[in-house]
Amino acid sequence: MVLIKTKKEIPSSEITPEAVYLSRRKFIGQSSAVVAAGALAQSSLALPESWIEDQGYEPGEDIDEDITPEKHATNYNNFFEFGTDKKDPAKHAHQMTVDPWSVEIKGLVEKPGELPLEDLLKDIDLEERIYRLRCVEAWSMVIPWIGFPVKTVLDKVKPQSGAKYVKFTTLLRESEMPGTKSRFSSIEYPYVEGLRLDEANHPLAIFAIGMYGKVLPNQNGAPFRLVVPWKYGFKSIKSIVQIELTRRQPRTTWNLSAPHEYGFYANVNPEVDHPRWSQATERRLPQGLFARSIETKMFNGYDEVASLYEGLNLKRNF
Ligand SMILES: Nc1nc2c(c(=O)[nH]1)N[C@H]1C(S)=C(S)[C@@H](COP(=O)(O)O)O[C@H]1N2
Ligand SMILES: [Mo]
Repeated sequence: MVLIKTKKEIPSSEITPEAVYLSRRKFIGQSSAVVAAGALAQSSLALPESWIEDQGYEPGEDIDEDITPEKHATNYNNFFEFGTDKKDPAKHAHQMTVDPWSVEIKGLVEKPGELPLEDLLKDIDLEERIYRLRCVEAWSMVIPWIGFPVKTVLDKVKPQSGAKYVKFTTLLRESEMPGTKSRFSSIEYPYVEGLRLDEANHPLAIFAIGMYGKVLPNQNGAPFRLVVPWKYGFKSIKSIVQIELTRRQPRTTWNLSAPHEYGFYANVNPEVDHPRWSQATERRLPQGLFARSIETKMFNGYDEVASLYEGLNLKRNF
């Protein structure tokens, strides 16, 4: 795979971030300046602001849908560690220290250990993926992520033959996360999610470190998060500090909190309603004067994952 250097052409002070992003994408698409994967810039920062630009990335395939404006994707968030209001993460997540950052790899792997983020990212080729994000609350966005397949990390750490699931855990640091201190919280912390190993190895499952051509803002799960586009958004766990390979299906946060409402699989499925609302349609954000309601697609439109679930009753395994 080749990497293409990104380049800023227009002073960002003159235009909106959205326009910067779109013009940069256009530039990338037309560029013939192909460079080999460069060595990581020497820096004391785990992920400096300029990291993605320095590194370059393979531009994503366009999809036939409008990308959600960046300001909506970064100001309407679910990140309960910072509060339950959609505006809370953008308001409070700057308090989270994301540097230095390391990820503990444990469980049924040949190479367990505590990996500084810069080591985890060493020799990794970045790609852009423009994905629909469908929240279980029946709204959706289209987000251009920058990251790499989960499989590239799993291949590095080498799951043992007994490993059947991957468990992911979010940072828990009460002093920096006002939402985790509430005694009335509907969920327990740290936030935990999981995938079957074959789901995690599917090429559509990625770890994201950036969006809109830049490193992730804290409210979107900096510095390192999961994105699984065919599942409800709550599976796409943010700010990951631990990855564990397990034999048994891990207990996951929303499933523990309300097992009849949130299953382990959580595949987007218009035919299986949430007990309290329909999942047949979704509101595509941002919402203007008139709500734009669209039909929800099986697996969020990512039919290529269907073979993972052959023979599985998707009504029972919701
Ligand atoms: N640690 C953690 N990860 C999380 C959540 C959360 O509350 N805590 N919310 C999830 C939900 S419900 C959704 S819809 C997505 C939202 O991601 P976004 O804010 O980047 O759009 O993050 C998911 N990951
Ligand atoms: Mo969600």
